[in-house]
Amino acid sequence: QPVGSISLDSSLAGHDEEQIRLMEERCIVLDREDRYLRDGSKKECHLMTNINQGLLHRAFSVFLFDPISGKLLLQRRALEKITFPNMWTNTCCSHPLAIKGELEEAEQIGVRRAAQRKLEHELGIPADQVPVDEFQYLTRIHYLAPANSIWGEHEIDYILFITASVTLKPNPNEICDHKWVSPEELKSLMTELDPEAFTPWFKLIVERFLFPWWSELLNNRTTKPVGSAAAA
Ligand code: DMA
Ligand code: MN
Repeated sequence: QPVGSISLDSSLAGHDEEQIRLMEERCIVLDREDRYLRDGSKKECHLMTNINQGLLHRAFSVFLFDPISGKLLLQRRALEKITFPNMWTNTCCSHPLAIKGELEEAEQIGVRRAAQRKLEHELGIPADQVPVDEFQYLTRIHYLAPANSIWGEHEIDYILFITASVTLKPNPNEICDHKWVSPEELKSLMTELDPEAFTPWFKLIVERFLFPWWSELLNNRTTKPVGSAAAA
């Protein structure tokens, strides 16, 4: 950015102070093969002007299920969020940061650590309720979605499932509502509400992957006591 152009950048004007501060986080900038190129600010990574030139970064999406009911925890993004405010989405999404522990790629450990960190930050879930080894890595998706004319996403998104009994203390700067849903309840919610009420990546994951994975998880859950440690 040339000297003197800073005052012309109004992308963050009028936004929440804490969310503006978080735009300074260092995200992991990638090539198409999900290989680390460099770090880049969260702001830089989410401006459509940069995304339109191919800038890509690493992210994760957590889907958390209750072990007893099998329900999925949804969150509604706070109005303070700069990208996709007020929308319903999966349990927690964010970015592994370009810091030593979260850059580590073996067994997706960096992404798992970031997921644990953000479950605490957004939902107040203590780290010991969501141990990093308990996340199940499903797949990665590469997607691009504008939020408006200024902001958007262009990510390689690691999808993580976790079944865990958790206590919640939602952070109002991140989340304005949350809800536990069964597959049927999610289906009716998605027909009742406007498609615009859901984030684009959540709709994509729901349409392409969620239900078969979820039924497998529910089946495993009901059959678990047979011949497993749970019966001991
Ligand atoms: C970014 O989520 C990650 C995905 C998969 C869209 P986010 O906008 O909720 O990130 P953060 O919570 O860090 O603002
Ligand atoms: Mn992102």
